[in-house]
Amino acid sequence: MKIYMNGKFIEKADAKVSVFDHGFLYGDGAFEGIRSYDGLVFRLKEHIDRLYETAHTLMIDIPLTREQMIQAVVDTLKENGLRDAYIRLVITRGEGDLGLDPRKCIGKPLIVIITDKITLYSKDLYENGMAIITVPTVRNHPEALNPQLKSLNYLNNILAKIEASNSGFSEAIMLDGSGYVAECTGDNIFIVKNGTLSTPSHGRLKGITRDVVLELASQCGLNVFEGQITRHEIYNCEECFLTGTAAEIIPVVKVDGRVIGSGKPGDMTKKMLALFKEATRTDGVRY
Ligand code: PXG
Repeated sequence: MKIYMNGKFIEKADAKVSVFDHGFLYGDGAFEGIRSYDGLVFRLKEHIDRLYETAHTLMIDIPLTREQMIQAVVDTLKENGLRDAYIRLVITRGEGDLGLDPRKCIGKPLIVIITDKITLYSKDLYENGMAIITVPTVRNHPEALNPQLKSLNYLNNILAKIEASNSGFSEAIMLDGSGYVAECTGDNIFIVKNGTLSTPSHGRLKGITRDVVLELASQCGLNVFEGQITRHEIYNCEECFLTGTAAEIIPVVKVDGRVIGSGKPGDMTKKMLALFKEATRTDGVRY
């Protein structure tokens, strides 16, 4: 496996980062998780735009244009001969000293692209749905660390994940500081009721898969609601599902012990998954 590091392809065993890198010392950086399907990088431009927006807010000046970054992703996939892949793009502020001050990072930011085979969730989860719980750790306050930033500091989500797995669950709902549903640790959340598809409008990552689902729903004539959602609405919806690059669309059939709808993956969820699969065949950058 070859890793892209600042313009060079390095063997996995030799792809090392300095202990003075601010990504290592402080989680000072940004990342993206992207997928390719049969030689098509799904919504690559949107992922790159989100990466550059995170970097802009963090005041990390990525030394490549967006077009060059797209090319670097494609080149890494070709170098590794991968047609169906998970792509992890990581940017750090680069090497500094043992202080927080970003001005001490005088070299260039570090750009790493790792491409690997995708590990899929089990078929059983897609066919029968998953049970999830709400965890005590709330999602970061937008004025502390905005959940829209896909920063390298993912401890908020990791703490929530630990709480979920301590209770025997693989995914968890995180509420925002006001008690409204924000998202899951690595996925956005949707509910369906009376022909309306609803998802939280704030306090969550603006997922690429989320955006695709919202577009598909509008095309299908479904009403779409983006706003504040409570757990009560989740417990009493007809269908619930999660979206993310890795998981795609995964049905949820139980939340905090409450059975959702019929207790089986719903028709709208199945329809969205079929339409999403269709989109992954046409929508992206071909290589
Ligand atoms: N919310 C959060 C907090 C995420 O990290 C999503 C939603 C879904 O966004 P996309 O753009 O993928 O539709 C994510 C992204 C993992 C893992 O290993 C998952 C994500 C990121 C990093 C790692 O499960 N999901």
